[in-house]
Amino acid sequence: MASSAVESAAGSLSRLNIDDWVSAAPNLHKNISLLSPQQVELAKMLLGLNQSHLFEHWPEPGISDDEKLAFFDQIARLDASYPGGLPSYIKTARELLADSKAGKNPFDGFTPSVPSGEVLTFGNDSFIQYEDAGVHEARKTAFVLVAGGLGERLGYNGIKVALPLESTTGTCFLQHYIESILALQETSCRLSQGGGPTEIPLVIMTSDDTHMRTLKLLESNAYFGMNSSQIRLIKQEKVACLDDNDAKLAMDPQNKFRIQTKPHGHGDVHSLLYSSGILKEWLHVGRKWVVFFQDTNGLLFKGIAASLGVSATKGYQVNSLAVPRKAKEAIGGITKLTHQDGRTMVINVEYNQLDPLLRATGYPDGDVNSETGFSPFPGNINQLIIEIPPYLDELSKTGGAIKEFVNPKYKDATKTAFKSSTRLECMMQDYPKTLPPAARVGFTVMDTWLAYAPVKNNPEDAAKVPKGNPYHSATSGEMAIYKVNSLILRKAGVKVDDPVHRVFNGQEVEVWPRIVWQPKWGLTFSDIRSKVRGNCSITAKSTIVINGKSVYLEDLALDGALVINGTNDGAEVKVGGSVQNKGWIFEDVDYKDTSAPEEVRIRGFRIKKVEQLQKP
Ligand code: UGB
Repeated sequence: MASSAVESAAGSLSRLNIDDWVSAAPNLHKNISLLSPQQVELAKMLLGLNQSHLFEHWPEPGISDDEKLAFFDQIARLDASYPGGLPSYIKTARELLADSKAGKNPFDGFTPSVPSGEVLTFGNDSFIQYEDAGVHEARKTAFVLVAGGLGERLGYNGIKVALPLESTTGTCFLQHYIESILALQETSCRLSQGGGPTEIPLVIMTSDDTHMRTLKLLESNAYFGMNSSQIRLIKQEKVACLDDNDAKLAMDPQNKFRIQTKPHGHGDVHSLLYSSGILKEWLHVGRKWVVFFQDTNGLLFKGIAASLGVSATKGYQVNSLAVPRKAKEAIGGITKLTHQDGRTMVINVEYNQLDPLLRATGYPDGDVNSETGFSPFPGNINQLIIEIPPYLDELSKTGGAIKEFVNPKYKDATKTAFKSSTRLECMMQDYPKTLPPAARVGFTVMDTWLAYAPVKNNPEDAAKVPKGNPYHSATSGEMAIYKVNSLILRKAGVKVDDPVHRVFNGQEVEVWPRIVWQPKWGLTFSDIRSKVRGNCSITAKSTIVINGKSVYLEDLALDGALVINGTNDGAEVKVGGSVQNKGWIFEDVDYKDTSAPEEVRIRGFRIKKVEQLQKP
């Protein structure tokens, strides 16, 4: 350290009570000459916040000095990236931890009831009308993917958006999302008259855990066909982890000169869209809607056009997409909350809060299924459609701040120690909490088979879910793709055989024919129906892969594997007649077989291509 810096550090130090320094943090005190005046201020702040444990292991000056300075760099970043700095973070944490310890109900004063919303039935007239309306709106839309999560529950080491959505083609989630947006853009721009945006932008919120790998995935695949300028990455900062109810900052288990950090939650997306100026830009060019979505729902785009149509037709400022929910299923419930003072709001109540809230407000059995076999509260799938002008108005007032919560896992009933460190979090679906009661907040319910099959749970946890509840694993996520495509083709008039049952990684699943198509082949039901002609049939053992746009199935009888490649010039390709071969089969792979790649092991099978026909 330069001598003048040492002198100013010493100057700062001289304003402190030396006895306090020595008694609170003797090892820090020994190292004081290493620190700049700013770092001394940060050190004082930490001691004032009762964080002296961070210095207990600090060695004598001359040992690990670079690490000590790096520690203060990190403290400076954590302090700067949180509104109000670390003092504010720790103050809020102490308050929320005290509430959690006391078992305080965050919904005190509110009574839950079942809200009303739009319930869609796939393929009927109203669904088709909503889809048409949605396709027209699509080019005034922007998509926001929240992809900063660690995927701890899945136990996968890569980024989740790089996982194959199904192993028949190996298409990864990110590619599928981008191709779906491009298909929507192409159809919407073709149908819409007049000026306005001609590209649908995609923003991806990343975190330190996912940022570089997401960028690399995009760059090494030429942005999956999208213009690189159409995609923007915004990175959320992590927040400090906490070790106890006094909000003691947690040390990184790998590095004792670092604070352990974790993502702050998907709620950060609102402040980032606001502070980056992106929302203003969108409003300026006449965009009307933002669709928020999560990283691993392969069915996402099956219901997006219709849901956008619902938003536009009903004038919803906020439209939460939902599915029927099994009681205690680990997805939030959309709930109407009425306060004693008359305030009401329609909001997601997270799965760990719904049961206690119901029990505390006159439902002694808590979160249970009704006679329909489902919870009366629709399940939030965290796909939100928000109308931009009122959204920007609201964020101009709040800056995008979302109410935080803490969810410590206690070691025992005394609630004095945690099993592992915790942190403050915020959720994107909590945005409507600050809206006035007059805001038009609605929701759209679709069948689960159509709209929701996330990949969240590792095989062992998935195999343990209560019977009848969804696995939400890589296995069930892939099977859901085959099921949805089979049911859509059935509705379009194709005779598709019933599924067979198989067990992979301890999970019993329905295996439908492996039917997959590129989004540009068919994004809406009307589009798909127009591409199926005559009497077509597909047997249970079959696989069909449709690449290209202008492919028509005409009197096709498939019993085996068929790969169809459309032409680049858009010329019609008609495929029909009888196709019979040995097809593609599943080979079991044990989850514990470490010789197989992780993305194969977590689904419990690989596909062996025995025989197929390729057309043309
Ligand atoms: N995510 C971020 O981008 N940043 C973060 O800091 C954290 C997550 P999870 P979660 O679909 O069944 C949500 O972990 O939070 C991204 C809803 O809250 O998969 O447990 C992350 O990358 C819940 O109401 O889910 O639960 C991922 O894309 C219900 O809808 C997304 O946020 C549930 O999802 C969700 O993160 C569900």
